[in-house]
Amino acid sequence: TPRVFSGIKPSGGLTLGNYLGAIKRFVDMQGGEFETIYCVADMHAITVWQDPEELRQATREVTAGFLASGIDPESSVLFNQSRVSAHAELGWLFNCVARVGWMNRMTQFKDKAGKNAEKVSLGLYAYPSLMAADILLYHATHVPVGEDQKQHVELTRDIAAKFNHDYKVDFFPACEPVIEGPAMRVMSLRDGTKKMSKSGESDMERINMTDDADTISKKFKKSRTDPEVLPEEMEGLANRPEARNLVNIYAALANMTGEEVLAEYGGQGWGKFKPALAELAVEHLAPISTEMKRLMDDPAEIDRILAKGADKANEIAQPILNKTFEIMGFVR
Ligand code: AQP
Repeated sequence: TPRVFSGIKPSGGLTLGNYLGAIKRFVDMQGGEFETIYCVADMHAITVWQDPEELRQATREVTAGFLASGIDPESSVLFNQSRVSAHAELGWLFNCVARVGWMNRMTQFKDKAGKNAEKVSLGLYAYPSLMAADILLYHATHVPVGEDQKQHVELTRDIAAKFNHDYKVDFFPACEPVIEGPAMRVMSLRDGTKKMSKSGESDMERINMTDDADTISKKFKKSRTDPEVLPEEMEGLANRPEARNLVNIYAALANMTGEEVLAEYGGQGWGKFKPALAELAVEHLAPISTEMKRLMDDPAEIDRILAKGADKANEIAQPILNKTFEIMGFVR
């Protein structure tokens, strides 16, 4: 069976961007033609400083977000990365396959490091190499991600190809990013050119999956827009990033295309659209956040689910790691 792999960093609470760009699609891919493997990428989270107690909390919250959204630990493998040590081991092997020049081209590193590139962790720089290990450790071929992760999945292909070439094997498969739907890039509610992010400065920039109905309504109401009415066609949104973002969010939540949303709302102003969007978001997120809170009341149960998932992940990963060691010439 072909495998899907993806993950989310517990670097804070989940946002609507993580939900629409990732989790909702993880759920859609479950139970179909693929074996689905999803990971709470705690080792990726520490590429920037995480307070230990907050990391523990966020790991459980992200897990609760997966479960509450419909990831079923019986039909998907759900675990936290640090529990399967093969990730770190293969990550190191790939550090010796990947080239510094490749890492230098990663736009996410440039964005995150900013002017401070000398002061960030070495882990932040090597992040894509660990991500390649995450995916290739399961010989996964399909990687559902938001648009921001496309370059990292492409680098994973390069690492697989170089490994196969250097060792004259056909061992690691090519993988492809699965990026689709209107929400592949959910933008900040305050700036339509900036990605909605867990770690964005202001809470008003993002919808958190645990926000209550009033907060969600308030954030959409105060979200930045322009004075114009909605156009009849998507082309009319070309130079209106904030407006386009809200239409895309609506479309993703309603399982519609942007065109369909505009067929309904074209010609209308924000006074009509924003409350409708808020209502739709609340309708979707309220049951999920209620379930997340219920799950979070029993952290021991969450930990048990993660431990069981890690056992299943290990069963797939360990033979692939062992074979990699053998190919590379390690005495075991
Ligand atoms: N705004 C977004 N729109 C669409 N997809 C998004 N994703 C994240 N933000 C958006 C997708 O969610 C998955 C998990 O992301 P991650 O946690 O591994 O890292 P990230 O992309 O760096 O997420 P954040 O929220 O921006 O976290 P911080 O602020 O800590 O860096 C990925 O598939 C991602 O594409």
